Amino acid sequence: MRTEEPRAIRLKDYRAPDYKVSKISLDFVLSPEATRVTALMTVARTGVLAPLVLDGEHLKLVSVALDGRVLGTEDYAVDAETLTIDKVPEHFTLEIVTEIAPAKNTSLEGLYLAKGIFCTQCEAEGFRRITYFLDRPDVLAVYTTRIEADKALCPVLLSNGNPIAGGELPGGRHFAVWHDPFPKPCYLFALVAGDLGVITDHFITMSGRKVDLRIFVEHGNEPKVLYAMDSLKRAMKWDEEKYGREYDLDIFMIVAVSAFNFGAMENKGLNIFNDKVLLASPETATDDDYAHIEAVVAHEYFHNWTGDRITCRDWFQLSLKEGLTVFRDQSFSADQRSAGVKRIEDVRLLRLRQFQEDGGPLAHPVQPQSYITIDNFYTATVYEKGAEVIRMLKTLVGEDGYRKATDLYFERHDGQAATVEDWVRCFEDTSGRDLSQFRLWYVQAGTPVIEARGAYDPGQKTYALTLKQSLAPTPGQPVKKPMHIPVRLGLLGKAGRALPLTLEGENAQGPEERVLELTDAEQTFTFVGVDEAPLLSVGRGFSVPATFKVTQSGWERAALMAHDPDSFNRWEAGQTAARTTMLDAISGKVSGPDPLYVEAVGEVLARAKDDMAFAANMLTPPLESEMAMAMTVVDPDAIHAARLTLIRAIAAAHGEKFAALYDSLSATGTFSPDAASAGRRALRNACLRYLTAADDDKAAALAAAHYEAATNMTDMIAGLATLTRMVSPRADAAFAHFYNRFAKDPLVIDKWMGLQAGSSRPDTVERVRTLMGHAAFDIKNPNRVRALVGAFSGNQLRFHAADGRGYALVGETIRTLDKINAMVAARMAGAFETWRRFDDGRQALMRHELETMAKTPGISSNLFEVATKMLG
Ligand code: 0A1
Ligand code: ZN
Repeated sequence: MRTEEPRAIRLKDYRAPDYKVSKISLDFVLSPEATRVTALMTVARTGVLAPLVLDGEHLKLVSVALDGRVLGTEDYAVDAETLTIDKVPEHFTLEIVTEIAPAKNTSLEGLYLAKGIFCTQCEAEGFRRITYFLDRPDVLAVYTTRIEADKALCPVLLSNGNPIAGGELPGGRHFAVWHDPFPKPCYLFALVAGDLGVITDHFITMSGRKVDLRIFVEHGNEPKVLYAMDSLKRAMKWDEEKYGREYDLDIFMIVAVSAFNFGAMENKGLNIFNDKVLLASPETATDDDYAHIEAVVAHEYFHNWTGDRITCRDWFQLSLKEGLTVFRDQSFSADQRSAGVKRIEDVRLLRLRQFQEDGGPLAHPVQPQSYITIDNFYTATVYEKGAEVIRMLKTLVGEDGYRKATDLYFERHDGQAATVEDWVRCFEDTSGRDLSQFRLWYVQAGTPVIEARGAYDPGQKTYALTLKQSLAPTPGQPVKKPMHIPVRLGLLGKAGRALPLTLEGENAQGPEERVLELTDAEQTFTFVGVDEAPLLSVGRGFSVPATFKVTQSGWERAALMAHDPDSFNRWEAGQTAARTTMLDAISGKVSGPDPLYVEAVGEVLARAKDDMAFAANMLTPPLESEMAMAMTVVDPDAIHAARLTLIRAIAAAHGEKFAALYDSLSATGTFSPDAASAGRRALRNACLRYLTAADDDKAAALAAAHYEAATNMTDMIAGLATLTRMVSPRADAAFAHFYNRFAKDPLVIDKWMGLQAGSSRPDTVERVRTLMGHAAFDIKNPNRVRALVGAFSGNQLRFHAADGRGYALVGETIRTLDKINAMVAARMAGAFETWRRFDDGRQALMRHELETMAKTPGISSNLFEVATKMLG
């Protein structure tokens, strides 16, 4: 908890550490209430004479010994955050004994107990809750870890690296010793101990080494990790092929835990996962869960090189490992599944989360310049926009150029704590290009707007394309410079014919797609030999995380929906058309949905079976929250109504086609989570949305039948999600049935809670309140909180109910949670990020919640930082 005004940490104040720790031996004697940690470190001074200041929080200090001599309390000073020793020699050993209480640790940072399992989370600054140390990523040490515990309670004892010793001890106790030969920062340290089941497998690396693979889970869950194991092996192979990266230890382990603040953690050789992103079976996991598990398993594995072997110099470099690793996991998933569909999903998420962030009070650059609590910077900007920046680098230097740059990066910086600057320099050195302007992507916050205007001259047969970029001010950055922007585009002629893109002055005929580089505020590119008035397809594949403004008619959009060779832009044209017609309805410009769009959806249905996952995306109009981003003053009720009207109009126009498609796609054979089978289910469930559009009893009957006939979780959830819109005994019956069937599986009950919290029913807020009192709800477990209250705060219609009861519920929960788990509370407060975009009444209500948070005595610095930034 905060005792004084929190202090901001700034990138410009970075200084190399005064001391280095080259080796550390840790000895844990585990017990829930009093775990004893003995840390023996080999320390060397690196610079001028300076006191040794170690980080440490929530620790009971037992003893300190320097070069074997126990220090008296006059030899050092301890406060709530540090241990300082004024005089130390140039080289010395330091032995520190501390005591901690994992059972009382609800913050889930440092060492904590989750359902009887001891486990650690040290990123970003959790290691200081285990012992006093130089808790910063540029201090790299070799770790040896001895763990001692009761054998019956903790038969499994794990840490980083390779196991080197173990054995029995008197009194039913035992121990294990692990050694990790790779120097690492303390945020990558991990320990797990408990009674766990295990699945084992192995992988032969490209140089022929055998690596043992082990996934540890609660007993009984072993069959649910087979998919994760399979994903892991595919990820290991992929990283060898695409990046030349081979795994480096003899053993790679993953552990699933039930209480975890984020998704998963890349501790060297011992990844720790939130069980939500690891456990799957056809009965309990949806297709989205499977895809997510594959992505997160790959993400954490890829960190072994981008994060562990090459780590970050300081936390301002977070995107160096996160943006890059997200880009790597996105590329992996694209290769395993459909690249086009993956791109659509990634962009949808980017816009929803990152564009939102970039346009609001919490906007910050990919490389933030200051922070109060680094935990608050594990954001969509650092992760997802960071990944987009790397994708743009790849677009600029090409496939081969990218491989050359990453090869150099691994060769040059292996074993180092590197910077974003080091990374960009590798691209410059291998490509010979000057990327100084490109670096602005790391330091300027905000989403650029690119206006595209084309002028066709039929006499000259030229097409002049003017691109104009602008970037709105963001907090602390009133004035911006033009960025270096790769714009992928094509021109379409009649019936979708791709026209060659030859720029003025070029001799040979150009290709059918190319990447223009926009570097000025405004630039005109003139194409020659354009023999008909073209249709512009710009920003293909979403080549830049920007918003394009293009003036297009309904006809042009329909033509792009049907003919653009770029699947992303086909989808984009459909989304724009749907959004435009909904906005027109909201503003009263039109009385009904655009018939051109409704007709174009018919075309989508006719070709749906060519690529079913893609068609499912085409059939999903922008979500209510996506619509909100397009409005100056968000009106949640009007958005909800407009979306319903659009869906009903499409359903009325194409009812028979939907029914025929739905019937033809019924499940056959045994379940497989592969992309094609998932796409088929997604398309069928998209049809269900339209077939139940009336929300009447016939619709409820169809949804209930869909639910009852379901043989996998994806279809069950689709049926239930339909029923959540309805107040009907059929809905009650299905929800009761679902609960009884899965009462023992918390991850599935999370879905049950989440669907109710996301319901458009008017009584949703009361139902959420009631569910918070349900035996399955536990405010100490982040998954439960996110599933219920998190899902509710994402329910635009009901969270933003004009009476303010939704705001009060979420505000109250955040304040309670802040005392238990400040990190999760601060993240949840992001629900209020958009408060200034609503009408005065709602603004006042949300502001009140934020002010109440900021004024709460003893508020954590995590929540203080986000609440005050949001208030602005
Ligand atoms: N490095 C992890 C993210 C992570 C960060 C902090 C955590 O606990 C406070 C946990 C995980 C990743 O990118 O996967
Ligand atoms: Zn990561």
